[in-house]
Amino acid sequence: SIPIPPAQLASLIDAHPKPPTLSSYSYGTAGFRYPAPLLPCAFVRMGIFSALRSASLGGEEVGVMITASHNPEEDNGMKLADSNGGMLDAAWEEHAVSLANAPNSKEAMVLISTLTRYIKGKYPQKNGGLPKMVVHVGRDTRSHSPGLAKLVVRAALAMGATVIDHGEVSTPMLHHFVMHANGHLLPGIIPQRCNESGYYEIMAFSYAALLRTGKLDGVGGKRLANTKELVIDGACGIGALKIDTFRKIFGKLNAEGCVGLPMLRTVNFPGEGPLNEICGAEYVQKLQLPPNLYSPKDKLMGMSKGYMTSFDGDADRVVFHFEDVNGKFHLLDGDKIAVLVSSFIQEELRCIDPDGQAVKCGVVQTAYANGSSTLYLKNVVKTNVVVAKTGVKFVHAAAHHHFDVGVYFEANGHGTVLFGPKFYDFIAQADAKLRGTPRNNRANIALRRLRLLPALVNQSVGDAMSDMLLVDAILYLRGWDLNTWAQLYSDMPSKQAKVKVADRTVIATNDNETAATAPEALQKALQSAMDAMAAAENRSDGPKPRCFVRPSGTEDAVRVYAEANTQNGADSLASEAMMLIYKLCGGVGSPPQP
Ligand code: G16
Repeated sequence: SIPIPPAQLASLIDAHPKPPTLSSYSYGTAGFRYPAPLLPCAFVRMGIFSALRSASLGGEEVGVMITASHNPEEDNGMKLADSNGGMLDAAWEEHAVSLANAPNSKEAMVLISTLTRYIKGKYPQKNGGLPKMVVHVGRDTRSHSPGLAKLVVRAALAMGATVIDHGEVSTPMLHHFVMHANGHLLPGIIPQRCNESGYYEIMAFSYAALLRTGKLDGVGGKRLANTKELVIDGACGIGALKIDTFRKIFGKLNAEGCVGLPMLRTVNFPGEGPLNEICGAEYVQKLQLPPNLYSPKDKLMGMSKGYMTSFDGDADRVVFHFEDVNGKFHLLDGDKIAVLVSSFIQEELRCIDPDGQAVKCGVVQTAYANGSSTLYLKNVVKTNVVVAKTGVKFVHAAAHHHFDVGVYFEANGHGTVLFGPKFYDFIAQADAKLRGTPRNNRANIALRRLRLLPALVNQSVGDAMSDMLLVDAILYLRGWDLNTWAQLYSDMPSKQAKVKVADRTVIATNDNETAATAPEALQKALQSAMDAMAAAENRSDGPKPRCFVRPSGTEDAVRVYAEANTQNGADSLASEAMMLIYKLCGGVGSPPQP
């Protein structure tokens, strides 16, 4: 019942057997992620699966991104994009896992036939076959990514799918292509641009147009001397390569008289150093340290001190940072981005709708959000805050579910803004209401700004390049530098760490991962540690010391997060949590060092 000779598919599966050392593949926080040699089996099957997924959506186009994102160079993995550009639907994750884990080609073929029958029943075709299948494939710069991509392409082609191979792209570019390929899913306000040049142009032009609105209201529209050059740490990955196109477009825009554009400088290119190692968003955010600069010339020029961003290995995360006059490092993470972006959007909305009733705005955070950021969002930005489980697939869904304009940013810099139908209605109504009013009327300026956002923001998934431009535009419109932004509130001192255990699945958590539900004694012990720290700190105001633990969905480790009112407090709370995990959850190797 499948369109190609089953024997041919089966032999493709047989040629890439399950690795004997792996008990089963699991679908983690962001798809399959393992040391590269373990992946060929899963990749062949996922090539087949992605074709079936496209058919199961009646021929809508889907995507496969080959990347292990922030993980070390030796790992690889796959993120699957559904036709709306977002992460694979949860129900289909289960089918993906079953197919990846089928013990042999015979059982894999049974699963493939079952899915095929189901799809044919849902979308009967005149020729009795499957609906059209289109799979977009992209890959990061890892040395094993081309080989793994070939397996996906071969398997999808074997299923009879059309494959569009985009070569080396960032993860958010691939998601953008998929979202734009299914143009009928895009709201009318966003022009459909399903290729690489379209991706750059839609962002660069809406960014430049947003900058231009700064000159209309007499406030903002100011680029401070210390924001004229924006340095991008590419984590020795794909982001470093892709920024070059923005640099070229900016050059053209400059020549056409566009004002306010910063000069873009890139450091940490692929090949200059190991991917994500001592550089990039994961390192900078988790260790709260500036990135290493692999090029001696960049080091000599002190490129890591000024207005700077760090991307991760597949450019779907971004954090900002700078060194102040005293040489102190300051990190502006995803929480700070959420504050900046949500306050900007709410401010612009209020210029048109002073009561703030027409559109429901809010921010989705995870348990990693710094307590100070949550308080600031609730008390100063006066916005709604929801806490969801770690992982874009969860925060994205929550933003979509709860808000008309949902800003989500994980503290690690992964995030975006989602604009729902009510937002687009609001824009249309405001447009009608404000027609004929002066161009520089504040409400008119706000309308122009808001209308540009859905094109500048990559709504399919977090996007380092799009988020970087959005943040820079807001800073420019406000006439701010990173220091002004950093001063909005002070982060509670925090500490992140990881512990190796024999089996991280022994740890379970509640829905939003703020508390451990297994093993039984763990949460009680963590709570005692938090209570003891609160008593020692003895503060009646501000957030209380807090810590939580969760099994990583991308690495073989248990993650620990702790925050307190002093760095010592956060460090010792984290050490205590690490020791508890080691003792109660089967820690391996020598006990964790404080
Ligand atoms: C992935 C997800 C992120 C998530 C991170 C957490 O990041 O896309 O949404 O925050 O994993 O990983 P873990 O479960 O290990 O803590 P990335 O950038 O590696 O794709």
